[in-house]
Formats: sequence, structure tokens, C-alpha cells
Amino acid sequence: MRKTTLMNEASPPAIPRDAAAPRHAGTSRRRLLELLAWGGASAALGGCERSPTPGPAVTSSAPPVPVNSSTSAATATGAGTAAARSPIVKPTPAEVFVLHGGKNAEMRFETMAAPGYATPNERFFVRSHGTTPLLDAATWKLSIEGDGVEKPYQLSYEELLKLPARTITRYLECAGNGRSFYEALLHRKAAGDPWRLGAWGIAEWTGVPLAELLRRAGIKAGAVDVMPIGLDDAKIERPMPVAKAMEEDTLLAYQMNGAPLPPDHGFPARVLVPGWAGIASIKWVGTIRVSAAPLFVKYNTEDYVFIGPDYPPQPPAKGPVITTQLVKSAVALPWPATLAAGAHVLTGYAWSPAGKIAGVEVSLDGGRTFKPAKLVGPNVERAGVRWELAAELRPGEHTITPRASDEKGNSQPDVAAQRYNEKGYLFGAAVPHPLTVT
Ligand SMILES: Nc1nc2c(c(=O)[nH]1)N[C@H]1C(S)=C(S)[C@@H](COP(=O)(O)O)O[C@H]1N2
Ligand SMILES: [Mo]
Repeated sequence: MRKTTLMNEASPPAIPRDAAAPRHAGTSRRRLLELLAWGGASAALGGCERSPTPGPAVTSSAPPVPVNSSTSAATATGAGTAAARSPIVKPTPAEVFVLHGGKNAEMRFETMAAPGYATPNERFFVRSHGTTPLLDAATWKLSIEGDGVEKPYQLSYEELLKLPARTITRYLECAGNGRSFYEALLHRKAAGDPWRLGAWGIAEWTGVPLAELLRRAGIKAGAVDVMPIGLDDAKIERPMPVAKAMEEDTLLAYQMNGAPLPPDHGFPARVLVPGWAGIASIKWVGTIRVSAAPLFVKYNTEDYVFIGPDYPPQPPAKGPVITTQLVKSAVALPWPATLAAGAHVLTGYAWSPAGKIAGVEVSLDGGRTFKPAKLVGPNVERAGVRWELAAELRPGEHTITPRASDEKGNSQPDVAAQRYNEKGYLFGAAVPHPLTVT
């Protein structure tokens, strides 16, 4: 069986650096023009926007990459130049990312059609409330403190790396992933960046279980909440109950896919709370506050809470606090997709915060009938699985609607059953992916 070939005129050229990525003939000239136009636009903006990283086809003629070529956080120092550079440090080429403002980069889901399982760091979505700080591991200190611990202490990067570590493969997803579908499918606009399904990625994370760090601090029996606090200008912080912090999967991670955490993803250390909304996974952690009383901050009272008629306030929070994510699935094709008539193997991913994926079925007739897809490759709990469906496509306008269920019996509802909330969190209904067959 052959993989689906992206015949779409708007489909991207090869994914940079990923030698295994399929090359799509016939698109490079057009994309080259687009890239050059984009680079010109960014120059006109006085360098506020990043230039795209040249793909293999445009190496000699693409504009230089002025501000974002640093990938080595270990040698970076200071955060005082934030105003002079782009908020995101890594390259965000247009064929890989959709930018939402300067701070947030959505992964184009078609890039997940490339062979492999995890999402490479270069392609991993970025969601930050401010500019990526460039922290120096040599001077970085983690402080564990608060009235919930007997023995507050500080830890250096070197000391952190010596503690017993754990490596796990898990997905990370923004609470707002899929937000655009509240407007597109429910016809009710929600406040926030209009992500499709690419505020998501799978990575292999290495770090020290938070439980280990908390035990070393002599966490008290009466401790209630654990709140990591970021060293970014916005000082993003988000409490979680002690029980969640003590779960074996909850890490203070310092590696992502075998490399030191990239700056945009939290160097030198970030929390990883698998299965929970991305906001719990605080980046650039400088302090972990352990409290003997419940903690209420902006990000569990005003933001990352459900607000709307279906959700009564829970003072001091404006609504129920968002914690666990939902089972979801997506199609690894451009949005919208164009394919040539004939035989294809459609592919995508499905993921669940509760365990492994039990099954994915796909509708090609707008949700009337579903066919079981094949699950291929690793199916890691709280990470996800690739699905494939062989299909004979006939010319016309179609949709591809995957619908996943997990081993705990959770599954994706129809759009009609999707409840609305004002900030557009946790869109979990099965999404019809638009497809033109030529
Ligand atoms: N310190 C800090 N941590 C943060 C954020 C932030 O802005 N600052 N954003 C959060 C949100 S909303 C998400 S979805 C994830 C995104 O992680 P990523 O950028 O590594 O993909 O980080 C979370 N941790
Ligand atoms: Mo997020």
C-alpha cells in the first residue's frame, strides 16, 4: 500500500532537517516564491517577525535568518534583549508552523504524515504567554519552598541532573487546541488563538519525578497544592493538587526527545503533567511552591477555567478549573486538503489523557458511516497512536472525520454534543477535515 501523496498545490515542500520526510514534487517553485515573499514582508516589518528557515530547495536564495538561529541555550546568557528579538527562539518556517501572533506557533498537522512516531523538537508547537527567556544553566537555581515543606532547599542544574531520572513518552497539548472549531462548527466564537489541532505534540521526556523533589523537601502530610512558577517575564504559575504532583509521570523534565530542553520549551527545566492541559506543564521553572492551603492565581481562577452558561462559577474561580484533557484525533493532511482521485492511505494520530487508544474509526461521508482504521506503530498510553485507513477517493468535495476511543471507554462525541465555553477550551468532538478530490 502506498502512502497518501500530497498532491495539493498548497502543500508544503519537504520538512527541514527531517531526512525521512517525503518530498512533494511540483511544489517547490511555488513555495519558494511564497517563502521569498514572506521573508520580504518580514524585512519590511523591521525584523519583528522571524524569517522562515530555508528548506533544502531554497538554501541559496532565501533571505538570511537574522535573529533566531540560536539553538544552544547552554551558551545563551541574560534575558535583557527580549525586546530586540522575536518571542520564539527557534525557526518557525511557514511550511511547518501556523503563527498565532508572535508568541504562538501551531504545528501543521500534515507534518505528522512523515515517518516516525514522536514530534521532533523543531516541529513541536510553542505556546507562550511572553517572550522565551534565555536562561543560563550555570546560574539557574530551582527553589522548593512554602509552608507545605519541612526543609525548603535550592538545587542547581548540575545537581538536578544527578538525581534519579525517568524517561517517558507522552503528549503535550494546549487547553485551547481545537478552539477554532467552536466558531467553524458550532458557530460560536471563543476568545483566544484560533488553533486547529496542531497545539499538540508527542515527545520523549526525561526528568526527575516531582515526587522525588518534594520528598527531599520533606513535604508535609498537610500539604495541599504544588505550584511551579516560571522565570519568564509573565511569571506563569499554575497550582495542582499534591496527589497529581506525586504521580510517577509528573516530572521536572530537562530533556525533550533526547536533547536538552530547547529554550522555547522551557530550558533548563519544565514541569510535565501528562494528560493535563498544557498550562500545568510550566516552563522555565525557578520555584516550586508547596502550600498547606489551596492556591488561587490568575491561571486557575480567570484563565484555564470553563466560563459560560453551562458552567456555574466556583468562587474564587469564574468556573470549573480545567485539568484533564480529552480523547482526540486528527488527520495528517493540509487544511484544507486536496488529493488526486484514486487509492490512498489516509493517516493521522489519536491520543487520550487516560491511557492507550483502543480504536479509531473514520467517516468519509460526513459522519453517516464509519470504517475502522488500522492502528500502526507504537500505541503509548497518554502519548497517542498513528492510524491509517485505505480509501478509494472519488472526485468531489469530501470530509475526513476520525473518531477515537480509548481503553477506558472514553470516545469523541459528535459536534452536536460539544458544549461551548467562552474561552474555547477542550474542544473534543470529532472534527471533519475538509478534502477536495480532483
Ligand atoms: N512559564 C511558562 N510556562 C508555560 C507557558 C508559559 O507561557 N510560561 N505556557 C503554557 C501553555 S498554555 C502551554 S499549552 C504549554 C506549551 O508548551 P510548549 O510551548 O513547550 O509546547 O506550556 C505551558 N507552560
Ligand atoms: Mo496552553
